[in-house]
Parts: sequence; C-alpha cells; structure tokens
Amino acid sequence: MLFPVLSISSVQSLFVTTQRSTTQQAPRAIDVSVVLPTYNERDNICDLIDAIRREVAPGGYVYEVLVVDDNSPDGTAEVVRQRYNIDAHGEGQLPGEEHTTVRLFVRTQQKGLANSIRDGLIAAQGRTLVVMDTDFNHDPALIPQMVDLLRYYDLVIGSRFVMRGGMEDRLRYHFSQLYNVFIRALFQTQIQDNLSGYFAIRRERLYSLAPLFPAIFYGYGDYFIRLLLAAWRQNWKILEVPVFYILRRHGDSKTGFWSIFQQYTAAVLHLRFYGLRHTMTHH
Ligand SMILES: Nc1nc2c(ncn2[C@@H]2O[C@H](COP(=O)(O)OP(=O)(O)OP(=O)(O)O)[C@@H](O)[C@H]2O)c(=O)[nH]1
Ligand SMILES: [Mg+2]
Repeated sequence: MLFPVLSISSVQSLFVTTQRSTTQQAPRAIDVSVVLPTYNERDNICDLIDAIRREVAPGGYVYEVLVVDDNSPDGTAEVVRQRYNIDAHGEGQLPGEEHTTVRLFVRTQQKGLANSIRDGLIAAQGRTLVVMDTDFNHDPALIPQMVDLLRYYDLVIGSRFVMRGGMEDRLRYHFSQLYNVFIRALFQTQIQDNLSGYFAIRRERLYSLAPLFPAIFYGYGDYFIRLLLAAWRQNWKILEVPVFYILRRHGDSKTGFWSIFQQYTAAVLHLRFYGLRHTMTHH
C-alpha cells in the first residue's frame, strides 16, 4: 500500500496517538488545517486545492491540506499523489510553497463521509480546523473570515439560510430550508443551517467533544446535525456566515434525494428519541 491507511479501533486510542505524535515531532505551528473528504473527485480536487491556496496564502497563515479519500475508483488519490509529489508517508507539498503540506489518506477499511471527516480532523495538526466539500459547493473564499471569526466564536458555520446565503439549486434550497425548520422545532435550537457541512472550529474545542465522537461521526451529512446539537447543548458560541452554494463543478453527486431524505430523517428521529450518547445500531 502506497499511502497510510487510517485504521481506527477507537477514537480514544487515536486521540492519544495524535497527541503523542504531535509532541514528539518538532513543533510546527500550523494555523489552519483544511480537511477535504473525497469520493470520485478527480476533476475537482486539485482545482479546489489551488483555489484554497489563492484564498488562504495571502493572509499569511501557515496551513495544511488533508485529503481523505475513500479509495475512489476514479483515481482521485492518484491525481493528488502525482500533482503534489506525495511520498510513502502520504505527505507532499504545494508547488512553490515548501511550508504548506498536502497530506493524503486513502481509506480502504471503513468507508463513509462522516468517518472520513473524523479521521481527517483527528490527523489534522492545525490550531483551527476547516471542513468543506470538494466539489465547489462550498466557496473557499470564506475560509479566511471563518478562521478569523474563531477569535470570537467556538464554531463558525457556512450557512445558506442567513442574509445573502443561498443555493443555485432552488428546489434543494427550499427543501433544505423546510427541513431545517423541522430540525429546529425538534431540538429547540436556533441554528439555521444544520445540513451545511462547511465549518471552522478551534481544535481544542473539537477535542473537548472527544468522548462523543463515536456518537457523532457516523453516517453521511447527518453527522453535522449531531455535531451541532452537541455544540449547542454545551453552550458554545456559534456563528453562521452566509455562503452561496454553486452547483458541483465536475463529477456526479453521491446523494440521491430520497435515500438521503430517509437517512437524515431516521438519524434525526433517532437523535431525538435516544439522544447523543447512542449510535444507530446498523452503523
Ligand atoms: N471520503 C469520502 N468522501 C465522500 C463520500 N461521499 C461523499 N464524499 C464527499 O463529500 C462531499 C459531498 O458529497 P456530494 O456528492 O457533493 O454531496 P452533495 O453536496 O449533497 O451533492 P451534489 O453537490 O449535488 O453532488 C464531496 O466532497 C464528496 O466527494 C465518502 O463516502 N467518503
Ligand atoms: Mg456537493
């Protein structure tokens, strides 16, 4: 196997490993880690990393990019490996930026969006962590302001449902908006976009939720509803900044409308009736 494969027995043990390796290595003060989960994003991923660089580098941040790929059959990992000279340890560099690391994780054991994001977040070394889709739904221009706002907030969400937020796909926009009304009513929160999946968080804040990771990070985008509920219940300071989703640039969607609707609804009802400490049994 060319790339490191994250095999996880428990979040706790990985947490300890990460802490240990962080202290053993020469300290690299990374300001921002951008976690990019990919599945068949061959034609998007390098363009997105270039776009992230254009937005983040001028701010003078020290940053790293983590691509967490579920062994995509379209060869996403291979494209990243070649473009950024990824070595046997899964590390490469942005061309011309020797301090900016691109790290590639190819997962072959346990697949799924939420697990990929968890693995990326745990492996990330930055003081602040950003998670976003890799198909250009999420505008990388927002990263600097989201990171800066973490001076005042624990969690910053890119939101379609605050002033000037939106979505090119009007039908999905209205449906998501309605679904968010349902989520807010069920959990009595004030979060406008519970389905966004575009967020920035302070690393130490995220780790304060480590005992809840198994109850949060499973399934698909529904993990975000659970993450937000955990944050809300712990009285975190949460801010929503407007984001306008454009349509995915290349490739195919992994989400069928009805299957996602059913999956999210099962997850939301489970969360409502069993709470945050229990994972759904079939995951
Ligand atoms: N690692 C990993 N990433 C995934 C998986 N499924 C989806 N993704 C990534 O998660 C992000 C969101 O997936 P999308 O297919 O764009 O889902 P969507 O945004 O609801 O749908 P469209 O934008 O309409 O395609 C993208 O970056 C995908 O590449 C998965 O199983 N594993
Ligand atoms: Mg998408």
